[in-house]
Amino acid sequence: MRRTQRESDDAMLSLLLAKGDGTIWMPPQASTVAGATDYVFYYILYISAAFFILINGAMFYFIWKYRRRGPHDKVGRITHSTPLEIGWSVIPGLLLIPMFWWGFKGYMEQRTFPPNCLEINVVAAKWNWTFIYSNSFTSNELHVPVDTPVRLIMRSNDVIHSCFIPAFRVKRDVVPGRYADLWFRATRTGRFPLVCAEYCGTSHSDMKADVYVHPKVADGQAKDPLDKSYDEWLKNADPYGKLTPEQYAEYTKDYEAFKTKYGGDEVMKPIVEKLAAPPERGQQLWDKKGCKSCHTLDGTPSQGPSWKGVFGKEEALADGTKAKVDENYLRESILEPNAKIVAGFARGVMPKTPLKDYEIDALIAFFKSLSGDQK
Ligand code: HEC
Ligand SMILES: [Cu+2]
Repeated sequence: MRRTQRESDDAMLSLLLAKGDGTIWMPPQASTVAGATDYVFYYILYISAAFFILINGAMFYFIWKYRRRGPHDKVGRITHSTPLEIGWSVIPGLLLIPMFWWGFKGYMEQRTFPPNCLEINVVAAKWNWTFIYSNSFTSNELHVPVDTPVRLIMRSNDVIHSCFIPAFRVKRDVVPGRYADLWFRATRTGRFPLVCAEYCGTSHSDMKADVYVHPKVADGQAKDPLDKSYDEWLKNADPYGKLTPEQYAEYTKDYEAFKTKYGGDEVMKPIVEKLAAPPERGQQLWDKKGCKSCHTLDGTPSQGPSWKGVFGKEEALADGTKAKVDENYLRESILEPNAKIVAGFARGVMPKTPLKDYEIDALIAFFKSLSGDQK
């Protein structure tokens, strides 16, 4: 299910070019409210276009018709015309009523939540989306079942973001300090883009995610991840969550020995195959948890210091002291970003990201690998 940059660019492109049964104005319709939303949109669009032509056409015609024909051409006296004024008030007034009515109806529909929605928690942060599922599995991809009402309960870690799923025609601002929610019922399976629609800083335009709508199929019938039902996907989504704490400790301590021990076990084999070595897992977290928007791996400083060669070095801190970068330093820097500030970087920029202990272990293993130290 790992998504490549190429694939996610394709998803954006298909949004812009509106492939499939989308139109030049709109992406494909993939939710129950999409049809009605487009209906109002086109109504307003065509009325605006008609009036644009009518008004500008009349203007140019009158400019030409009443042009000054010579030095003795008098300027006409303009008085008012009651039928005209009533006409241009009442006709547009009548045209506005359906706009209001459909807009109001659509709004009420989108703000009235059906009972028994599937609830998914969403955390928006500079600059990524995290989706938290009922079994507390977290992912940067939004997975939902087709034909089921889904409620997103969203919060922001920092500034105002806005969750926008164009194919579903739903959008809602996510304001820090309070929950925002929206609901939708997807009507077709496939992959659709989700983007942030509120300018939230430097990498705002990278703040996008893929929405996967899963079909309703029997367990075990599917070959492709997208053919799987939502339930089956969720059950198998987090191989790490399937390890017991003891197994996890073995995995972290010595990955090769762990693989040899469980690789032949019939139950464990499919799980072991999905696990990455701890440093690799750390790199996945760097990507998934949004660290990559501020930390590079190649030595160039960005918003935050690069992670290359950090482990084991003497870090110069903003208060003039030095600290040795070891496991404890890293753990503290990750959990309490403001405890020690690296010289040359700003306090309060790095967000607190909720991470499990074993994720921090994997990140530390990754830091070590970036310093050429595997142990
Ligand atoms: C919005 C930008 C931002 C994001 C996102 C971010 N950081 Fe940072 N990070 C910083 C800045 C700025 C510093 C330097 C100031 C400080 O020490 O707090 C820093 C410092 C660090 C340090 C200390 C590095 C050193 O050279 O001593 C570690 C470790 C770290 N971050 C880990 C992480 C991890 C892990 C994540 C992802 C879960 C993350 N950061 C996400 C901005 C960010
Ligand atoms: Cu944003």
